[in-house]
Amino acid sequence: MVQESNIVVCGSARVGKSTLINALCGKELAKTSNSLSSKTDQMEKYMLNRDYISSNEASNSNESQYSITIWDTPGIESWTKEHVQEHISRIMLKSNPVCMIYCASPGSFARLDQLEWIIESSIKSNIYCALVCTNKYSGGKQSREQLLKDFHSLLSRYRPMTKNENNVKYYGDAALCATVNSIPFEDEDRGVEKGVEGINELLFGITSSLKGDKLIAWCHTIADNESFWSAMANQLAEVYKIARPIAEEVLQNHGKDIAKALIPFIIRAAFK
Ligand SMILES: Nc1nc2c(ncn2[C@@H]2O[C@H](COP(=O)(O)OP(=O)(O)O)[C@@H](O)[C@H]2O)c(=O)[nH]1
Ligand SMILES: [Mg+2]
Repeated sequence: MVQESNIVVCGSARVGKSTLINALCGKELAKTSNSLSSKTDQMEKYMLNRDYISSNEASNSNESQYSITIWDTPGIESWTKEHVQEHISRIMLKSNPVCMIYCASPGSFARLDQLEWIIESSIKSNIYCALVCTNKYSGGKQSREQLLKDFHSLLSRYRPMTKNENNVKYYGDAALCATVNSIPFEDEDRGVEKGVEGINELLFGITSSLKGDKLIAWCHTIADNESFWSAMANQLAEVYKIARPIAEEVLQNHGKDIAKALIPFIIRAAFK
């Protein structure tokens, strides 16, 4: 049986959507652009096909195929109600994604009323919302803080903040917001050099917030991101109550395949 799931990534043009998609999948799926004039007009789809055995003790043969589609939406340019509703909500509501990832970089333009509409319709449809401040060093600290304030005030209209951990704010099982630098950042003029930041924390936040089938689809989406699975294995083991000896065995013996070894434990826990 093929299980099909969707992830939607949206936001203004050139804020770092495609770069974030690559950072979360742990491979170069999406084309990114460094030219100011270039933008994607067409909706891009990236498909990930997986054959994973979910190793459920209750059944001997439940090898499932997962097909995950990541929708890289064209950058919202006009932010009119028509445009937003046409380009984003349509695929969001139609595809009923596991997660809607909204990206904005510090100082980038967005209409908060339209963003609110996106958030409201997602939360009402039970679609998990991740609001991400992307390319965090591309603007000043002030504009980054303003963006995070906007995210917080929008999300807290729908759910109270339930946790603020490792620079990720959680809003129950409905949403989170986070800040990332998806690839190394360098600005010679300002003498700034920064490494990748916040990706593991964002992925951990989404992983630990999703449940059931959505969690499974999400795990398959990020299964190739070796650095996430190895860096966060201990925290994941804690959240999903994987016994310490098992977690240690996975860490020591599975090298590149930590995801494959851990995901079945997470899946089992997800349905408890
Ligand atoms: N250093 C750094 N550059 C980024 C980051 N995100 C995006 N960029 C750069 O910003 C430009 C636009 O990114 P892209 O992902 O194509 O934006 P999109 O139009 O929203 O998909 C590219 O040159 C990227 O390399 C980031 O987190 N850190
Ligand atoms: Mg793009």
